[in-house]
Amino acid sequence: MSKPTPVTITVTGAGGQIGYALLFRIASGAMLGSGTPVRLRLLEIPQGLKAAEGTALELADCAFPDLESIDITTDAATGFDGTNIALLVGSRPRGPGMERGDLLQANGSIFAPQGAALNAGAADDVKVLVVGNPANTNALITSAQAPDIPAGRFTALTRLDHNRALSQVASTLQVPVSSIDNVIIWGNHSATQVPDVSHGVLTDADGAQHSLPEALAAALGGADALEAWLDETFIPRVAKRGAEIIAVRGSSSAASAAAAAIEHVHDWVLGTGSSWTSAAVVSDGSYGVEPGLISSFPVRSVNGAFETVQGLTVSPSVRARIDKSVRELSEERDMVRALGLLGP
Ligand code: NAX
Repeated sequence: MSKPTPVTITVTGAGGQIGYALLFRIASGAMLGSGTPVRLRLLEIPQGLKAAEGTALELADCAFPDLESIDITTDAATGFDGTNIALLVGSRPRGPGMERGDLLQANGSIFAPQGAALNAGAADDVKVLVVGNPANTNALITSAQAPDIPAGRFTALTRLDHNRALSQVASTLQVPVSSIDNVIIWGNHSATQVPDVSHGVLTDADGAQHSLPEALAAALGGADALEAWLDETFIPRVAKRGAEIIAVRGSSSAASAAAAAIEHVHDWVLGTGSSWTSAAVVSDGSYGVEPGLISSFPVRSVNGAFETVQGLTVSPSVRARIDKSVRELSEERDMVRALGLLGP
């Protein structure tokens, strides 16, 4: 039997903490399944090069059977040449006194040239996941600079938020995480994100399915208690979990972000089956989200493409939260457009 075709995977920010948690799992086969040969390209800036080189030495020492090659570069054209999957992790963190506009501009100067390099050299089937914050708008900039690549190939990570929501619900109900399906993250990967359990499903130990809101209301003491828990505990806890991790761990989420990135690409390439997950994808206008914005939706992946789950009823309180988060996305879009980052 002939060997499967190798997949070229570019990881930017490979010398950083998410890169360190991500690369070993890609190389081990966790992302694309064992038996698929991977060729890793690590794209860094000069300051991050030594760390990326050290990581590459350790990757070699793992002797992963599916890892065909590792190349390290500081040149975006080389990094993205022929790439099939691009994980854009490297970005500019918010420094002291930096306004949102400064942050968007600093990241624009990273993501705009990377978009142009993807446009020029990536494989025809390239899939792009932006992890570096502000992830949704960085993905928008990258896509705008890559007009020859379909907009649907540019996504941003909200799977970590999705997993955080699953985990919070499961611990509240004291059930396994695997028994919860169909939670949703809507909107921006920011404090305005909208974790939504209203379409969630709980599968009990006997295989019977229950409405998640009903199960939560029963556990919490009724419908009013559920509303209070959603507003005061669940939504803020999920939306601000990144800050909680920083406060406790002393640095930002890394392994959990890497695990979420692995799952995002795994499901995008290999399919979600009948269940759904959350990903920030380009809006086609579904659920009143302005077309063209990259916003988180409930999605399925079918034949290698994300499809937004259609026809869900959105409650007035969730609607108001989505509108607020999408407003933030359109403000960010307007700022980067004014900076000339979305092209002419
Ligand atoms: P680190 O500071 O540890 O690593 C970032 C790496 O990127 C550094 O090695 C740096 O040299 C490199 N880099 C900077 N500019 C680059 C460029 N132009 N090309 C290539 N590499 C470049 O950060 P880390 O903790 O790994 O986080 C990376 C990004 O993920 C941050 O923007 C962070 O905010 C974001 N996150 C996103 C999450 C999400 O769910 N979407 C969650 C986790 C994380 O907060």
